[in-house]
Amino acid sequence: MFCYQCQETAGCKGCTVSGVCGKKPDIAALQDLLIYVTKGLSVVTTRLRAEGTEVDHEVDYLVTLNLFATITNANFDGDALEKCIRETVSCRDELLDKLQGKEELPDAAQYQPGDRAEMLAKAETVGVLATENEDVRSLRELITYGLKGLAAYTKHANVLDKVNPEVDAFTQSTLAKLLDDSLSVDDLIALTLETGKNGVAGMALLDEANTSAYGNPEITSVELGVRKNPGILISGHDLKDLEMLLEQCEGTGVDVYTHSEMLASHYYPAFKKYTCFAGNYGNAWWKQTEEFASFHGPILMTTNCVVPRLKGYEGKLFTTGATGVPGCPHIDADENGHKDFSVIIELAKTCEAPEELEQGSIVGGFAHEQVFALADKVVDAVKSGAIRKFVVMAGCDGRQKGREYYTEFAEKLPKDVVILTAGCAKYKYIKLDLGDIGGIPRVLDAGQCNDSYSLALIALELKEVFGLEDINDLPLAFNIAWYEQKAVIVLLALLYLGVKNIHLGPTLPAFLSPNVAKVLVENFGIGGISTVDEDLKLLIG
Ligand code: SF4
Ligand code: SF3
Repeated sequence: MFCYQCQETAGCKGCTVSGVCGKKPDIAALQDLLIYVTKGLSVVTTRLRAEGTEVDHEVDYLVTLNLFATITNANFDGDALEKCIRETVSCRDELLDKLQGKEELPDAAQYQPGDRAEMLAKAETVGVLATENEDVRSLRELITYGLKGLAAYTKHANVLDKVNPEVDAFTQSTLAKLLDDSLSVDDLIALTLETGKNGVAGMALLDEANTSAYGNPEITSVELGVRKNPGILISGHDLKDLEMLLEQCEGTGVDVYTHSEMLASHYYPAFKKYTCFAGNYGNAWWKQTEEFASFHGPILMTTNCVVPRLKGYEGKLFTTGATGVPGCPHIDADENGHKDFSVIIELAKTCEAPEELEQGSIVGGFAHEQVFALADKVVDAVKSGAIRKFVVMAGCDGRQKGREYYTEFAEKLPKDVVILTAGCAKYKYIKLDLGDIGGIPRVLDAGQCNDSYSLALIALELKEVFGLEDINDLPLAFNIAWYEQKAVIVLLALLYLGVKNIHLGPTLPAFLSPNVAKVLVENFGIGGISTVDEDLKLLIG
C-alpha cells in the first residue's frame, strides 16, 4: 500500500505497511481501485455532458459518495468498498451504451473487476505511485484530496435537497483529467485553483442547505455534563442524520449527545426544540478510544473520523452514510432518504447513563449572520484598539503530540487578539478560559470545518467595512491545523479567495513535492509553523 493523504502519514512520508489511521493494505487497495473506477465513470459522464446528454443526479451522488468513502477515517469495510466498486462499474457500463463518440476510452473506463484477489492485484497498478513524475503526482493528489473534501460537503448538501450541478460536473471532469497524461504541470496548477473555486461554491451550497433547513447558527451555550437517562452519542458532520435521530428519540427516555464535529449542531435554532437533545460529550475524534467506553450507550458515526478500534464499546458502534467498520451495523436510508434508528434506540434503553467526563459549558455559534449582527461592536473594538488582531485557527485536530503547539499558541496570544475557529481544531483550546474583550469572547467558533466558509465571509465583510482593497490588509492572520482532506479543500478555497501567508501545521503535507511546495510558497506565501514564540512574533507582532 501507499497512502500519504493525511497529516499523520507514517514518518511524514507515506503509510506503506499499514495506515497509522488503522487502514490495512487491502482496504487501502480497494479505496485506490474505487477512486480509479470513479475516474473511469467520470470520463464517461464528462463525455456524455459534452455530447449534450443529461447525467442523472443519482450518478453524481454515487461519485460524491465514492470520494467521501475514501476520506481518512471514514470507511474501513472491505465488503462495502467492493460493493461501491461494482456499483460504479455497472453504472458506467449502463452509461456507456448512451455514449455516441467512439474515441478510445482509458482503461479506467473499461476495466471489469474480477474476484477480490483480482481487484487487489489491479489496485497495485493504479494507486498513487502509478504516476511517476513526482510533481505531476503531487498535483494530481492535491486535486484528488481537494475533491474528496468537496465531495463530503456536497454530500451533506445533497441530503438536504441542495445540488449544484456545476460543482458535480466540475468534480467529474476534473477526475477525468487526472487520468490524462497530456496535462502539464501548469495545467494542473490551474486546475488546483479551479478546485478551490469549486470548494467555495461547495461550501456556499452546504451553508445554504444547513441554514435554510435549520436556521442561522446563534450564540449558544453547550452543556458538557451529563443527564440521568441513557444516551446515544452522534459523531461526524451530517446534520440530517442528527435531525432524524432526534425526531425518533423524542419521548423515548433516551437522550442524544453530540461528539466532536457534531458539537456545532447545538448552534442551530431548529434543534433546540428537542427535549432529548442533551449536551456535547468528550473531545475531538482521536480521543474516542478512551471516551466512548465511558459513554456506555451506542454511538452513531455519520462521517469521519472513526477510529476502528472498539475496545470497551464492542457492539455499540453503528455507521451510516459513507462510513463503515467491519462488524458494525450500517444504517442505510430507504428510497425516501429516511433512516430507521430504532435498533440503536432499543440498544440505548438497555444501557447505563453516560459517565460524566467534565462539567460546565462552552459557547459557540459565531457563524456569519451572528457575527454580522455583532458587527458594530466588533468594528468599534477594532477601531478603539481593544481588538488588535484576529487569528484564524480553523481546521482539524489530531493525535500527534506536536499539536499541543496550538494550545500553547492560544494561551500565549496577547489578550487583545481574538481567535476565529471552525472544525475540530478548536478542541485544542476551546475549553481554556481565554476571557472576552468587551463582551466579545476571545474564541469565536463558527462551527464545523465547512463553516470555515463563514470565516471567509466574515473576513470579506470586514474588508468592506474598513474600506480595504485587499483581504490581506486586514488585521488577520491564518494559523491553520490540518489533518484530513476536508482541510485540503478549505485551504484551496482560501487560496482561491486570495488569502496569502497561511501557516499550515503541524507539518506540511507529505504529498507536496518540493517543486509544488515552492509554487505555493512563492505565489501564496504558504508556510509551516515553527515555535510558538517565534510564530507569535511573526503572526501577531
Ligand atoms: Fe496513512 Fe493517513 Fe492514509 Fe491512513 S489516511 S493510511 S494514516 S496517510
Ligand atoms: Fe475533524 Fe476528522 Fe478534520 Fe471536520 S472530525 S475537521 S479531523
